[in-house]
Amino acid sequence: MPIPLDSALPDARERTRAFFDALPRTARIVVFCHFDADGLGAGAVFGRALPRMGFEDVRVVPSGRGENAFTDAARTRLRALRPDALVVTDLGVNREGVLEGVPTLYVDHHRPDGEPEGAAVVLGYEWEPIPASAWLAYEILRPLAEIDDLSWIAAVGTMSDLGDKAPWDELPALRREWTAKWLREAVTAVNAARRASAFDIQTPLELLMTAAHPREIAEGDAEAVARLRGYRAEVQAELSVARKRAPLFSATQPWALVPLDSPCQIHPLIAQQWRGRLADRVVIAANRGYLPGTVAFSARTARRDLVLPELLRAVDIGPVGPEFGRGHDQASGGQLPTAQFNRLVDALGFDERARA
Ligand SMILES: [Mn+2]
Repeated sequence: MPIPLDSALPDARERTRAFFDALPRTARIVVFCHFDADGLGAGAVFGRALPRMGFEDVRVVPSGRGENAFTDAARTRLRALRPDALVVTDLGVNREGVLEGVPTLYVDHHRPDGEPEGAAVVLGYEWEPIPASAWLAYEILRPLAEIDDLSWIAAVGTMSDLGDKAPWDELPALRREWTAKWLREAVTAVNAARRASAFDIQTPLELLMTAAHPREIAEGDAEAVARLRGYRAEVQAELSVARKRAPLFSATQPWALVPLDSPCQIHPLIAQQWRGRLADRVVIAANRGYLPGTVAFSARTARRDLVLPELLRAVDIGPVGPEFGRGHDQASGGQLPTAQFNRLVDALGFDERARA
């Protein structure tokens, strides 16, 4: 049974307070966050709130292109920063943990794969409504620092993950306060940067870490704005091609697949586009141009009776990495070596046109 968000929050706030109370203010805290607008938003809320709580050494580190938090590549990168504590947000929760021996607070809303022993976990997945990570970060830090001026960052992350009508009671007021147009522009700009072939995360992160208003992301620093406009144009051009691709249908199961070949991370948007049009199906948008030798794919469904992580991981395609079949009940995906991806689409009942 899901717990109402309002009843879950006091306990989550207490766990957050206890985690930071146990750390000396000189501790190096690394905030490891997902690279999308929700993850960067959550990262920026921590990155700006923790110094206000007196912490002197705070770094925000987004995940890399195609990188899962629970892999050796990520661990090596983080270990090199010699953190005394970690905040891991919008990257999932896995019993393996990220860095052994380093106190870690997880702030997340994805379907978990167990919990690491001894970690502090704030997990909105079991709540009703399920919050976005940036919204969750904002709510748990509110009692610990004066962060009302950061509410727009939480709104940006929330609108990016859950749409303009996200079920956050405060969102209508935040949209009035910060202007819905500027919030939406900020969502688009931040997401375009990670979707573009350049995979530029630093530009939007710096803006989220410094801007006083979402308008600054669309109309502030001239160089950054020009860069973000370029990313938007590239992503738009790639999307307009991809939107015309016709889906393929499985002969035996309620799956559809849209094959893509783009250097941009547009597959989640294409899967989302077809989710509503093919409401009785699971739609996979599969992109073989995003990572070399790999098919990156997003799966979406409008069907509430299906749990996509379970469905995907039930298919026998041999050993898979930790990024395969994670996420949300109706929104999952992964990346697979081409041969293994082809086994997946064969098993799902597609013909050879679906192979990458
Ligand atoms: Mn998220």
